[in-house]
Amino acid sequence: MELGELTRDLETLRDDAVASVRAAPDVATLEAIELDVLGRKGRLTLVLRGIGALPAEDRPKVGAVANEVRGAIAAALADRGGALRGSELEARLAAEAVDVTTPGRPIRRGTLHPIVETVREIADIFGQFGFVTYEGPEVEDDLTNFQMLNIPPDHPARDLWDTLYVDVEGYLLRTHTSPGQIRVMQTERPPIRALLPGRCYRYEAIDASHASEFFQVEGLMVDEGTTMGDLKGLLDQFAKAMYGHDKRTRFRPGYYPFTEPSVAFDVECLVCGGSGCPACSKSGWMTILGAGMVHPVVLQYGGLDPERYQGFAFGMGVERIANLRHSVGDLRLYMENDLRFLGQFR
Ligand code: 2NL
Repeated sequence: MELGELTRDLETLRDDAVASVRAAPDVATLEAIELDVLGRKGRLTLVLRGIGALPAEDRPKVGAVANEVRGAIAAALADRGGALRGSELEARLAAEAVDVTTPGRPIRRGTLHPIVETVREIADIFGQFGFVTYEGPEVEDDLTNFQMLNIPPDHPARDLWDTLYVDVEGYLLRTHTSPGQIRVMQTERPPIRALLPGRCYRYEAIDASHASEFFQVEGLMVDEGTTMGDLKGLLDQFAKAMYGHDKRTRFRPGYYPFTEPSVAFDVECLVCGGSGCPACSKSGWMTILGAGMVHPVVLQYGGLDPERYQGFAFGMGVERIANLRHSVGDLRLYMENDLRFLGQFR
């Protein structure tokens, strides 16, 4: 091996390597070329093995050529590598781009149960008249659920409520929220304006309009000089706020043991407007609640002197109010929690 030949080999290696670097289609190919040419067992190392056979004075010259060759190849690698890495990054960014204009996946939101929604609407309206919402226990004692409401044991009035008893003597599931009102009278001083929503229980043969549990909202007002006129004006305003200010209302005589006098309160039929249709049994009216002046005996049980205080009370079935609002025909639907039903109230 002599100097000229070795120099030519190095220059051929340089030209080959630079040419293949420039032609490399991707970074992976480039890395393979780098290993093949400049690696520890690469072609440059192989050529330089020939240095040992040269005369000592020629060796530095070959060293200078080898450095130039290595530098030229490294520069070509860096140059091509920069270009390839740039376009590969660009291609990847384009391929993985997020399209910010794509519509999002909708999140299904929950809704209030139609009974809860109806209770809240009723409470909002009476809240504007100064009524404060209270709650009472669902397991009551016989005294508060019946006797204090002027319904004595073994009295025929008891037959109005088919009661579910618990297996503790003297206790039952409340048949109305009225016992909660007794508790309000016993703990608050007049003027009292109380609203009492809650679940109630009855021993019923189940059908589209009877369930063993249902919701009731009761109202109670007690003050000095409270009259039937106050009751009539309040309920008329309630019906107008709930069903529309053009709606006509009427009061009819009714009976409850705990009020005297007692009334039924009707609003003109929401379906036919009063001309008569199947929804109102051709009467033109729909009964939405019962009410009356609190019986003096009940005021006394509440710890209030009936000579000084008078009061009125009213009660409504929430499922019935919700049925009228949403044209639902069967109150059992409110308890089944079938999402196909509940999803319609959004
Ligand atoms: C109805 C009728 C009514 C009452 C509830 C009441 C409560 C007390 C004293 C007097 Cl503490 N009365 N509540 C009065 C009249 C009617 O409810 O049909 N509810 C579904």
